[in-house]
Amino acid sequence: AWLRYAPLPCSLSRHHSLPESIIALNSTTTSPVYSAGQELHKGLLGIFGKNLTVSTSLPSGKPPSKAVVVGTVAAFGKSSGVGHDVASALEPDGFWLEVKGSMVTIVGQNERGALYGAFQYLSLLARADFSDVAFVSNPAAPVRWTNEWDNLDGSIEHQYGGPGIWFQGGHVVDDLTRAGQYARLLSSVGINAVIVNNVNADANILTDANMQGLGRLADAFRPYGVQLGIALNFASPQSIGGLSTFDPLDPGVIQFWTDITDKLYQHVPDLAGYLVKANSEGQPGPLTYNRTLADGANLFARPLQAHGGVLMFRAFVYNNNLNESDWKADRANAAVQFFDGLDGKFEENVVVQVKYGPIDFQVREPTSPLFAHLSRTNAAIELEVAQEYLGQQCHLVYLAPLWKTVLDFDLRVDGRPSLVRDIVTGRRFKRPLGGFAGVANVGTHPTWLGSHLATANLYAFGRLAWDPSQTAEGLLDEWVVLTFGHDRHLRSTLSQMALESWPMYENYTGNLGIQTLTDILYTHYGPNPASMDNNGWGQWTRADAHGIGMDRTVSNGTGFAGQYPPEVAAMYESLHTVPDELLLWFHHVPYTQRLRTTGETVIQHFYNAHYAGAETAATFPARWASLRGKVDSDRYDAVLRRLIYQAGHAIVWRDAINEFYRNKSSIEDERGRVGHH
Ligand code: GCW
Repeated sequence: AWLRYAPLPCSLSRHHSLPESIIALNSTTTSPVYSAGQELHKGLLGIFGKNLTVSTSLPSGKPPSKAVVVGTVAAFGKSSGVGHDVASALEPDGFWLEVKGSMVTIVGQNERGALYGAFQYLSLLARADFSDVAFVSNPAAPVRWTNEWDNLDGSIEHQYGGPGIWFQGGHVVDDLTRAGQYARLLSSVGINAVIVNNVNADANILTDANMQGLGRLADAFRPYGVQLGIALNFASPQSIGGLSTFDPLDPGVIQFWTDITDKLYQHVPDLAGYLVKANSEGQPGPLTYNRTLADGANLFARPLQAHGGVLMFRAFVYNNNLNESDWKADRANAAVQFFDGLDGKFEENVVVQVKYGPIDFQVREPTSPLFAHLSRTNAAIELEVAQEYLGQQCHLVYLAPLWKTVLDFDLRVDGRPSLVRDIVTGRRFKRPLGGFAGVANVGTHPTWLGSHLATANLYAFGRLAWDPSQTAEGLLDEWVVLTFGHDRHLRSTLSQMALESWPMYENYTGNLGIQTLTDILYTHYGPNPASMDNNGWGQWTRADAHGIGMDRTVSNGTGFAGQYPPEVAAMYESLHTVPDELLLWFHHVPYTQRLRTTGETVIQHFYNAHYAGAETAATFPARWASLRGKVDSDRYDAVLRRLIYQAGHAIVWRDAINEFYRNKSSIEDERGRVGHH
């Protein structure tokens, strides 16, 4: 992926001074600072061919010169000392990086921070940035976790990069080398924990053998400062605990979870915490016993408190047997309705984990309004690195621009600036916890995710979790250089393609906020607009012969628009102010409704967008082919094959969607293409 430490081209590597030795102020081989020393060695060797010695203490007598010294504030404090202003500016996991010619100082607030600082220094070098710098970098939020939907048999729910790397046949595998390498990759972008099993959780994760296996897995992650967490099945007290109930207020159930938690911490002393999906898509939960979702979350949060663990509780709770003949039925309303009245009722170590949009990782969704309703509850945003509805790694879709539309969205809570990113980092409502969860679904494929280009999304996820104010463009350029090299033409070509990819995918799939229009019943892949209606799942379009779209207005529809704070609600409520890209999310309109920005009708926009999207996809193979010789042949060929496939599949999408709506609406394409190609 991006940790290649490839040799710099000569033109970029001349005329600068580099450290002559490495000092990592901790010799314990399982410590992140030790890993930092190893990483600096590997990086300087790879990029510059410099084979430096790594020592673990400062030379006595004079201060070191021409060295890179990495350690924690505490370790530095004992010897040379770190300026008070630096030490006090550092937050947990943060670091100070100072480059002064060939003298480099990296100070972590903790061990993990020191490792992050080392990765940051190596990233600068790999990008040929040799400037003198001196800065503090703190993470925006404490929760920067991936979720992996691994089943215990080794399969993954939404597996696009091969089977999982840590479970097989019901147990944790013996050889955890690759798990350690994954932790290294994650820590290089600041990710600090991994939920290792599927949120549709198997209670057998809690057997004695699996607790031991989890202990070994945590050992493999620990040198990189990555903590392990697990997803739990709410009914475990009944299914494996021999109890007759899983009622969260039952004393036996409370005792069960307290015992389980204490036992887990014996195996994994630094367990990050739990993730729970309750009362969603058939999963058991507290509602079975007429208890609230807060009762359900607090059940796990309390025993975790004694150990410093965090309980991530998913907001993805909805009824999947909705009746479409009810004009006011709306799955999008579910999260706010289910969490209504619960703000402030959660324990302090609970974080409510909210998918970015109110439905389910679609190509375009408005921000989940739930973020505006949790001012006395910690919140995290859930993003999906795995491209479930977005081409499943067979299509190039760079997701950071999509995520940024949500992170940078201003919910105007109480009429004040309330960016989603400031809510989930805890700033807006002064919450102690919060952050980012990214569903990654790493697998055994050599690219980790199933395609070389898809790793841009994992990179961007980690970097945005560290600092969500960064731009999608800036992060992309970093990733391109680290992953493929410095060549100017390569840099601009690949960046341009990646930046066009999400709008292009939206063009040839579902437009104007109608959702992806993919098959929602089985595969979540390929066009199937018919599957979007007449089902209980509630991902509807309400397309008929006359019109299309969900009326989510307060005045005439499901009322969803009214879940937003007043300024935002008013914008979505009115056809005069709703942004075109969400027109059909909020309004049911005739196919002849004109768009505010272009004046096209809705149906003509569908036709035009699908042609435009497929045309852009058709340019990708040749644009990539112009990079021949600038990328090694393995990656060149693998990417080219995918892009050729994508260009073809974009035509399949174009024609399937256009034909479907031509049939529905009986309105011809003004330009005579649809049905006549
Ligand atoms: O969209 C659905 C996915 C399920 C997933 C669920 C969720 C893990 O298709 O596979 O279950 O979302 O996020 O819980």
